[in-house]
Amino acid sequence: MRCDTIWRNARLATMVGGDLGHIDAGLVAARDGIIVYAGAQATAPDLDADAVFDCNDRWITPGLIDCHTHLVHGGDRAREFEMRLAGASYEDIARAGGGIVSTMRATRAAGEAELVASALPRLDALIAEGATTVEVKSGYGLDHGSELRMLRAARHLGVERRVGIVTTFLGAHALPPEYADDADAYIQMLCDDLLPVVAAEGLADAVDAFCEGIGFSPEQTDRLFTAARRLGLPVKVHAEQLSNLHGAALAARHGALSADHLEYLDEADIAAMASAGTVATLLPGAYYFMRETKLPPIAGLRCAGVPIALATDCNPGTSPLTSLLLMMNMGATLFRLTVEECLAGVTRNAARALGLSDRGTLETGKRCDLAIWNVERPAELVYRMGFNPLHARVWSGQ
Ligand code: DI6
Ligand code: FE
Repeated sequence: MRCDTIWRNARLATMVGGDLGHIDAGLVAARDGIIVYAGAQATAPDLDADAVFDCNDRWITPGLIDCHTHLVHGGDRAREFEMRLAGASYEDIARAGGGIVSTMRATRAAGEAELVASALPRLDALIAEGATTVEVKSGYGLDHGSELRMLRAARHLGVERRVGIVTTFLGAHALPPEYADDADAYIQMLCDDLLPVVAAEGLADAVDAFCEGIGFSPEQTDRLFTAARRLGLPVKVHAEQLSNLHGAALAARHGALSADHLEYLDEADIAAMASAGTVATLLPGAYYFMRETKLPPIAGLRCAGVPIALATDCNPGTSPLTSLLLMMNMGATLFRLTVEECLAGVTRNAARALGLSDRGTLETGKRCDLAIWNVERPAELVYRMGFNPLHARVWSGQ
């Protein structure tokens, strides 16, 4: 069989099936960026390759996928962080012009090129640890022009770097000052004016909303999701982060790809997610940074067979985190997820949370996105903190 490249003498974590899908003395072969064989060398077909890499028994996983980030934004919130350390309350910070609105101001003031330039170092940090696909949300523009500019900047990241970029419209992230006392009118503007343009220009692959007391109500979220589905866009939701409004169950009724955060998720929500096939995307970085104490219902999710994804939630306010490796450690250390669950959370299940069936496992026909690691066992990818054992990253077979 003709192929472009072979990676041989490797230990494969194919992530196929419910665990690591471990194969020793394994081989991956690719042609035109697609895997044509992933499995034991002993059962490989005759392969005629232009390039052959000897992996010297290193581990190969699917390229890592960060399925929930706010990577594009203006400014940062370090000053607010200092205020919180000095004991300021959220109200103090909001009164001082902090919070999402301060990031909104910095984002509105930034042009598209500036938004790209400030996001690239954050993206490079993820790529350096083996990320091959990254989801990027809007949600700091909160007006027509700024939301479109954010999404264009996000799309452009995929031009500047060899990485897959998936974009999500999160206009329903916070209420902008112009609509200070009329959230319903803001949602109506999103549904009638902004979302149709986002869909027509192909700027977003999904629609998200922050369903929370300090965000949008279930009714407002439902109106946005109904408009999104009517435009043929899948939905996902930030839900049950600070309270239980049953936003996850609402999203599941819209066939949501994922419901994210989920610290306050209850049994009924879990059942709704399980029946809809909605992925639970857990965000231990935000839990850690906000010093949350309410754990997501991990046992309930496991028992119901809800796939668990993990993501950095990289954002300037509650999760300024650009390390999938550290985030996996948090998933294990804080949420008690197993090594297999953490790795599935940033590969197979992260792909599913983005509605991407062409990646996330090492299987024939999938994208040849690989991460090759200098580790003796996959647990080292979850166990260590602040150490990057990546040997090589392969994106689309290169
Ligand atoms: N939940 C969060 O934790 C972030 N957004 C959301 O819906 C907060 C974003 C920020 O504070 O900038
Ligand atoms: Fe988020």
